[in-house]
Amino acid sequence: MTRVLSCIQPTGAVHLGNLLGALRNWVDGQHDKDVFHGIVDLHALTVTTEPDVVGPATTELAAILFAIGLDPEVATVFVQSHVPEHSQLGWIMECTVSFGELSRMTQFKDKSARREADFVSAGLFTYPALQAADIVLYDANEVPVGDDQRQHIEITRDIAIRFNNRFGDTLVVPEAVTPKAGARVMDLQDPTSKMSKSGETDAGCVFLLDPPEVIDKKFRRAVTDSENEVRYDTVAKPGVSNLLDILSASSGTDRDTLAGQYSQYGPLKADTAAAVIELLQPVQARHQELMADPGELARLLAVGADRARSVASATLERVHRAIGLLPR
Ligand code: ATP
Ligand code: LTN
Repeated sequence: MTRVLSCIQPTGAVHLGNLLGALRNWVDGQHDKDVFHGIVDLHALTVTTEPDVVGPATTELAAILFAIGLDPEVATVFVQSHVPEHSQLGWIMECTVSFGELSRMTQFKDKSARREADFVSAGLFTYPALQAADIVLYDANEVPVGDDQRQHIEITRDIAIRFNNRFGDTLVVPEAVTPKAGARVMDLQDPTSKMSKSGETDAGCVFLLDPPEVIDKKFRRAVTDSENEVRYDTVAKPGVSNLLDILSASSGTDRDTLAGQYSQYGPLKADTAAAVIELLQPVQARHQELMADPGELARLLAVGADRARSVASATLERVHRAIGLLPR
């Protein structure tokens, strides 16, 4: 069966864009392929300088992943630092990639430039080697990623091919696959930018754990335009189109049908808020249950870590043997 790996960093609160654009696909696809989902806490360390930030964010993200419907019996959901083989293979991948290759990564160039006066860790630079380890450890055939991550999958392929050339056929060379197009959710205050946790203000970003009244307020204050016509047109009417997209993704009705049902913005905003609240209500309830039962959450993550480790340790063993490291 095709093995698929997707990973997400535990940085910041999960929002509606993450759910409708990415995480929902994870849930829908879990029965079709052999899926591994990593919460990559070690990656978050590239930009973390304070204690007790990454752990709670990891717990919250794990609870959200199970709450949205990832079935621990079907999908392997694990925390990267629970599988020490990631760090171990990460070093070997660092020795298989060149300084020049890492220097060409646009994400490093962007992020290090943005951090300017801030501390730029060596980890931010070598991050793609750890990402390559994440992928090849699981013999992943497919890695669904957005455009921003394609370069990292390309470099993973280059590293795997180079390793195989040096030490013999050992690593599966993965493919980047384009995920089934999820909704692209735009910021409610600035509907020409995508909804993002690092947006200008929280008012334009609906977090999965926002209480219903906050969600309602955010939608009622959503920026639209000065006309009074409900029509799907992302160029002329980005705000209204975004509401139609969100309502469509939350209710399952197509956006043109929806557009025909409204003649005013007020009811469109109210119904979109109601649909999102209804979509999130069971997720929030299940999340709360899991957060109230840390033992159960830990158990679920231990199941994932055991399954992940059984695959990862076999790969690391194969790598050590291929290189010819002295067995202990
Ligand atoms: P940041 O604010 O730091 O850029 P983010 O909120 O954009 O982060 P990421 O952690 O970069 O979120 O993304 C996690 C996943 O969610 C990715 O697969 C990404 O494509 C998807 N995603 C993020 N924002 C949106 C959005 N507004 N609409 C649809 N998908 C999104
Ligand atoms: N770099 C990715 C997160 C990530 C990842 C991975 C994605 C780390 N390891 C392995 C796919 C496969 C990001 O910043 N979104």
